[in-house]
Amino acid sequence: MSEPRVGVVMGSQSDWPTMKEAVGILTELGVACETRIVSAHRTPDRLWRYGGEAAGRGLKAIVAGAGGAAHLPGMLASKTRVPVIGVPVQTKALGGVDSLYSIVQMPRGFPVATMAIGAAGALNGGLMAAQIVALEDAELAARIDAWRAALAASIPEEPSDD
Ligand code: RP5
Repeated sequence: MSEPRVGVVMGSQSDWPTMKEAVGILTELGVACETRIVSAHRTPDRLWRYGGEAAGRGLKAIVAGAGGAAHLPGMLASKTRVPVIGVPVQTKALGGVDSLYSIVQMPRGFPVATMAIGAAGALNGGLMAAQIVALEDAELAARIDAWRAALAASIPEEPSDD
């Protein structure tokens, strides 16, 4: 594939089962993306470098997932103007509400677009990133429109027992 336009980053290998949802939808829509493990606490230098280089490398959006004390999305947002989409990863101890609160309460001036907790949030994060890229890519916009139309068509008008 061509140069990545979206970065999908996560705080730990343990976040991958969640974050692969973002990669799945980006791949389905034909958006080139890269994946990295970048931890705010365990690899802060890697985080600083990734955020510092993101705009210059041509990334249009970053989907960042983390759990617990989920500082990765916010710290990335402090380091780059590339839009950061935060995914709160579900946790065993507090169900992911800890992750959500850690990501959503950013101070004025440094926004993170925060998704729902868990897999649906990760998929929506990938979709949101694709929609950002589609602002300057008409062919991708058409693929997103078709994807949405197919989803709508798959919803039955009436419930059934099957
Ligand atoms: C966070 O701590 C990660 O994003 C992960 O969700 C959580 C637990 O990490 P591991 O202990 O599984 O590596 O930094």
